[in-house]
Amino acid sequence: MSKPIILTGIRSNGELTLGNYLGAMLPLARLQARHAGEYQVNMFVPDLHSFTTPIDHEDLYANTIRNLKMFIASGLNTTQKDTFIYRQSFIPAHAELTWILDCFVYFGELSRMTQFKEKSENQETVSVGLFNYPVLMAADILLYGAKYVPVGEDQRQHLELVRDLAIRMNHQFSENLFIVPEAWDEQLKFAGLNKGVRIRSLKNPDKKMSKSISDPAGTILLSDDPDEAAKKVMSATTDSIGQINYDFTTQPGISNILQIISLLSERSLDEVLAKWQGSTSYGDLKQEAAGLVRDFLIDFQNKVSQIEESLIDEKLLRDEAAMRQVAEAKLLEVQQMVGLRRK
Ligand code: AQP
Repeated sequence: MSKPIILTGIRSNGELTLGNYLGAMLPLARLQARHAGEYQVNMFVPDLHSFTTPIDHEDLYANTIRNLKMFIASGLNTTQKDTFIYRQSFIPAHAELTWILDCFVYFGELSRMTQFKEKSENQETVSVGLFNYPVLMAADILLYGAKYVPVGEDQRQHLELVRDLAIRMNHQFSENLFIVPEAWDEQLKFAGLNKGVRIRSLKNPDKKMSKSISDPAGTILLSDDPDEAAKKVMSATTDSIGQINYDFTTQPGISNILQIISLLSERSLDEVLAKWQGSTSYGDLKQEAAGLVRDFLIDFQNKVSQIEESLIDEKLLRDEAAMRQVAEAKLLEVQQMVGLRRK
């Protein structure tokens, strides 16, 4: 029997951030290490998703390869059997299945997506691609029958839509058509988390750290100079309460820093709070976080520099050929179900 699948991806629409690392890359690497041999790991770059909002297209191809390097630097072992890396646009079934799924998703459902609302707010023009983003994401997941999809909290609503869509189509066509990915709580349990990870901007801690919003002082890029990144942490926005507590409603800046310390130092939040809760030394707290960020970036960037691009190219070629077959087989099944092909 084939192994259950863990699948994740990160768009190449900008430079990756500490939020991407802590919310998606590190969890995937940890899951892979924890379940070596039991699961298949699909790590792909959703390059077609990368221009739902405007980007510099000159950078797209290079960004895709650089992101793959960063995934490997974050601990993803690409030499492990049953680990596949691929680019979405190299497997045409993603785009073809999207069209079919489009006809089973409702306009109202997509209109309710928070990410669509946030990203389209105050924009002069909004692409249909931005609206349709979750359906392409559904195709990414359903083509391979992924059970676990480690993503940050911001993707929760999209994942729930994927489940609704899979259940709806299974009900209409065949209960075996799609493997329905696990519900959010099960995803968290599997990743060993109590709640979803959402790293905030250091300057605007009410907002998530993002790679597409220009917020240089609030964003730690994985390519940032380590000393400059430490300075950003030292000047992070906090509050005037004067006492350290973990509460994102009243102290989002401080809570964000506590969360970063916990994730980077691999200590539980309780352990971190045991040291800091009630303390009045915001400066010392920042100092600890700044040191961790600096050391992490030095190590991470060193790893990135050692990864040979030619090995990535070879692996992509092999894995994309293998995944194309899997995706085409599922697409054919769907085409048969909806009447496009003879059963
Ligand atoms: N701040 C964050 N905290 C935790 N997780 C995060 N992720 C992104 N930002 C944070 C997770 O990283 C993955 C990125 O996937 P994506 O690039 O395909 O989509 P996204 O959610 O739109 O990511 P970004 O980086 O925030 O990009 P922009 O700024 O372009 O929107 C996902 O697993 C996401 O949860």
